[in-house]
Amino acid sequence: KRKKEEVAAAKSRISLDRLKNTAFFGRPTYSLKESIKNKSGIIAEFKRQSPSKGIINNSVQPLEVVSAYENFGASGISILTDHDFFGGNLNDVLDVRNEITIPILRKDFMIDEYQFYEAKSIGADVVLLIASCLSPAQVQEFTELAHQLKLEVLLEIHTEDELKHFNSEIDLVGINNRNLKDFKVDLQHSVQLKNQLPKEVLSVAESGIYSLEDFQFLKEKGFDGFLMGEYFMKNTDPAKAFEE
Ligand code: IGP
Repeated sequence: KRKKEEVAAAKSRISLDRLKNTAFFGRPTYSLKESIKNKSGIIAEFKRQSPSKGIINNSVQPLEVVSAYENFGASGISILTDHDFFGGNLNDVLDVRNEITIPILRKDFMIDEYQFYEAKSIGADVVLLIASCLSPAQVQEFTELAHQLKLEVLLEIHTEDELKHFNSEIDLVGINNRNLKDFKVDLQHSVQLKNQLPKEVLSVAESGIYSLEDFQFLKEKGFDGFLMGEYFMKNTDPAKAFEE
């Protein structure tokens, strides 16, 4: 609901035509699929706050954090652009785009075509589609639009039922270890769900990866990517955590 109002407000502020004329709109994007295969597989997230944890880190700037993530070998960066729940904004992506050369995932609740043009115009390379917010048909339509814009798609699922949102055009499937309703984290549940996906699909384990053991466990179970936020962000120096 609130997201709809936010998107409507953005639309009236900046027209689609203006988005299409921004400097970043026509840029060639980086591939997260390739970067996951060639580097650590870690997608390191910039996140100031969250509904489940409150303020995580409010004293660091996106640029210093994501540059450090890149230096320590991250395959990609995830940046929350949702304002109401996560305290992010579009400038967090804009400000860092030209300073790093790894793909950026625009992390938000995507519910409207306009947001895909917006993602391209701020310099994102990948967008998140959350199955629980969309119908399978919407996932398909948004995937086509994203691909027209040369953006890759990460589909996020959490339940067996949401496997029906998958289609073969999707670039990467993220399995959220965290239940967004009660915020409980269950790595075993994700492994079990991953085993029901086609073998050739690149899979990303998301959330609640709080230790090297968690990471290694998921890697052994065959996950290709690892989306990690809090573990890095709760450090005053998020990059230090990465180094370990
Ligand atoms: C990162 P964590 O537990 O490492 O901070 O989680 C990321 O997976 C999480 O922020 C996330 C998320 C989302 C946030 C996963 N899916 C959907 C907002 C919306």
